[in-house]
Amino acid sequence: MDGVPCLRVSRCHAQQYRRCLQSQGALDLSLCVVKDSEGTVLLPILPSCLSELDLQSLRTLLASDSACEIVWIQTPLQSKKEKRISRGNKLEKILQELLESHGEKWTEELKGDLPHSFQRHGDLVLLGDNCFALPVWKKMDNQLWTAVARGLEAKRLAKMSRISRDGFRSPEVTVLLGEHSWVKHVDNGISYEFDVMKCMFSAGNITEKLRVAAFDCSGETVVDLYAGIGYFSLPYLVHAKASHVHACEWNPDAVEALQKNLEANRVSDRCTIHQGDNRQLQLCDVADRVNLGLIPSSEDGWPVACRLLKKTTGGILHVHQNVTSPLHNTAADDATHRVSGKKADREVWQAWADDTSNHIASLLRNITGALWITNIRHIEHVKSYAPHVHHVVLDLECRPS
Ligand SMILES: C[S@@+](CC[C@H](N)C(=O)[O-])C[C@H]1O[C@@H](n2cnc3c(N)ncnc32)[C@H](O)[C@@H]1O
Ligand SMILES: *C1O[C@H](CO)[C@@H](O)[C@H](O)[C@H]1NC(C)=O
Ligand SMILES: *[C@@H]1O[C@H](CO)[C@@H](O)[C@H](O)[C@H]1NC(C)=O
Ligand SMILES: *[C@@H]1O[C@H](CO)[C@@H](O)[C@H](O)[C@H]1NC(C)=O
Repeated sequence: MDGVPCLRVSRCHAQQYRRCLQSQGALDLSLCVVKDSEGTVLLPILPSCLSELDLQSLRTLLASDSACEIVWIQTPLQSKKEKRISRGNKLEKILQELLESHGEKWTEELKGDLPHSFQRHGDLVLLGDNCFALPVWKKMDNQLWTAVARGLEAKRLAKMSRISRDGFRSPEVTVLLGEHSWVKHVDNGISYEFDVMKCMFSAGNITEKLRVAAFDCSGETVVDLYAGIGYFSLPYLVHAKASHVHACEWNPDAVEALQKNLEANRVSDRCTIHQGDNRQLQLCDVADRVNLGLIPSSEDGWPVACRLLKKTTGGILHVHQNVTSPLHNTAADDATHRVSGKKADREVWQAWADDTSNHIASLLRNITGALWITNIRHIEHVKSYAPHVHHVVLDLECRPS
């Protein structure tokens, strides 16, 4: 019989059976557990263990009188981990063949020159800059990129060097295979399109995007000082229901993508794009909320953010910062050290937040000539950059007193 043997069990006993099979070494961990339409669960069994499987005693063991039978399925699902491994192997196999067809030998050095990580944007794979550096690849010409695309199951290929320091944060990207470099991402019901050659997309900030999406900003005017392609402006408009968003951005390519994305998500009527340097922005006294999403620091944007807040009612600033904790003497990597390391990090974030809060209160006072109270509402941890560098967001409530 073809296919993969599975134990079909009722959903309520699936976990018990799974554990039991796993402890007997009979569960095929390379395949996914599948829920079928009849309310039962299929647990993939290693064919070699099938003959030793004693269904009767399994049933007795789990005191279950519900369904428990062997079925065969034709199209099992590979587990995610297994998929990654087989993709990696596929690439390796294809490249090995290509090299050998050019009379070259497959070596460990070549293996080490394969991409270890990459970003997938739909059918485009964006490779990092630390791969395919060895001269031998040059001999393969375009054949190489067609083979890599096949190995990674992509249609288009591009390669990244580092994010440039031109202030636009544009990645330096070269297209290796394919006609164009526009890609589309859909996350949390919002679609983002952009040109990977000209703008960056930070999938890493997903937790912050989800947090923003959960805000209730109905009736509010929000200013997004570093809008990019709309990473935060869009969740403010689509999910948080902001009445209006002013989106500032100085990179014309990002502005082009932002415009498209506002239209694609049908929110352009509630957004004004201010193209140019936000420090020159003429707008003031309009905002209930200002988003300052720039790392390593958004400090250049603090004065304009203060001018933007409504003078009579104030509002909330979301201040992003890359905060670096001093290195402690952690020769040992034991659990106690790690815990105290975390605590030390939090203290550093708190200290940074206190400083920022005082600094902004002072700015507000200088700008408006009135006294303001600033209040730390929350410090959100977005991401860690080892070692001891953390991207955090401070929610700072600012009210005239
Ligand atoms: C980090 S990126 C996009 C940030 C986005 N919030 C994210 O999650 O990735 C910051 C954006 O701010 C823009 N930018 C930086 N400084 C600016 C300034 N002074 N005025 C206007 N835009 C600026 C850059 O062009 C870039 O698109
Ligand atoms: C979001 O994270 C990326 C790295 O994943 C970073 O480069 C980018 O600047 C971050 N955006 C903000 C708001 O700081
Ligand atoms: C965060 O800041 C540290 C130190 O200032 C820097 O080395 C690192 O590159 C920064 N990371 C990002 C993504 O800005
Ligand atoms: C506010 O003005 C005072 C007096 O001119 C100055 O000392 C202080 O540095 C200013 N605050 C900020 C944050 O610029």
